[in-house]
Amino acid sequence: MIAFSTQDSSLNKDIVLKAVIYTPSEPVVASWLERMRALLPDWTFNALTEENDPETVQYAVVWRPQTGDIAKFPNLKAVVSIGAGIDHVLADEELPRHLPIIRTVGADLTQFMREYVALHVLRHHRNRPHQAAAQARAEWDAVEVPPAPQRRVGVMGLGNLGGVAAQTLAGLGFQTVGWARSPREIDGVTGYFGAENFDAFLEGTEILVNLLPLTEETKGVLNADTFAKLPKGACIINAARGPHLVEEDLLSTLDSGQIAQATLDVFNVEPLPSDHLFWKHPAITVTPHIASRIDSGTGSRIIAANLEAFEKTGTVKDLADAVRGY
Ligand code: NDP
Ligand code: OXD
Repeated sequence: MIAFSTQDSSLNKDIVLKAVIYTPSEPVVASWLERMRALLPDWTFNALTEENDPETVQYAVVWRPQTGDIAKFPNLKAVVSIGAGIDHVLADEELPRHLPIIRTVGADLTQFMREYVALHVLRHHRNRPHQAAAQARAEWDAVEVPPAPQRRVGVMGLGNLGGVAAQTLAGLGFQTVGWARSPREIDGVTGYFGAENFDAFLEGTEILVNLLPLTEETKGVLNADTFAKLPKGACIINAARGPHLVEEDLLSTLDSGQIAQATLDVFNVEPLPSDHLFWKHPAITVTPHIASRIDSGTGSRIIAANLEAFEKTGTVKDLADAVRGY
């Protein structure tokens, strides 16, 4: 957990940075503090856990804040999400709703995500889990799969991450379709837009990748109804947020064979509890929220640039829309 603030209120640049990163360990906090202080030497950064004068703190930089963490600073100008998603900020019921929320996105984040999506789509496409099981039985099982142009893959969410993922899959030769709210053109990708075109997007999609933000509209979108609209034996990859998936619906559709395989990077509870059924399920691949990530090296540079820009101009290009939820 990290957080930062100033002792010298005349600077008018006080920051509080609190981040419960993937492992909320003291060394992670210390590393962020060190990097932010080096990048913006005129600003003062303190850990949330340190003693801060709430009146002087002007920015909160957070990952999964606790309820009330942000509201305790009455003079904030903006909240920075250490990550692309802002659902973890909006989940704070005491969050002052007028505050601008700045996302943290960058080239590393999109690169890591395109690698993850390519890796797992290709694993499902080439039926790697089946081959691994055959090897464990010392069986020579040369299962046939179609070439990529005969396989339809679909990406839900065509934003910063989904757009690049869809482009990558099209580049690999897949019949690629994408779904978003508003029309967007991506070379090689057939777009479907709005709730009214969701069924048409799903029809024939054999590998479904979720890269939607978590909002009231998208929560639970990976459910039995959605799965029933995919061809039998489809695979799903959830690299967005745990609550997009209705867990019991996945388990029942894996049992029925409607869904053949799932790769899950995100969960309702993280870390995934050690007794959770997903860990040992033969048709589920679990990864520990590592599809993509921002480390303190890259992340601190992006955040420093955004803080400076926001302080100067009152806006940045990565401003989220809190009403829309992403
Ligand atoms: P963006 O905000 O850039 O893009 C979101 C996309 O989803 C847009 O295309 C948007 O449509 C679409 N969308 C939103 N709501 C709906 C809806 N109701 N129906 C159809 N389409 C919708 O987000 P990013 O690409 O940057 O990130 C997506 C998510 O990925 C993050 O919110 C986060 O949860 C997750 N993530 C996961 C990581 C991991 O390691 N597992 C790492 C980083 C992020 P439109 O274009 O029309 O607005
Ligand atoms: C993010 C994430 O939202 O890492 O950036 O999940």
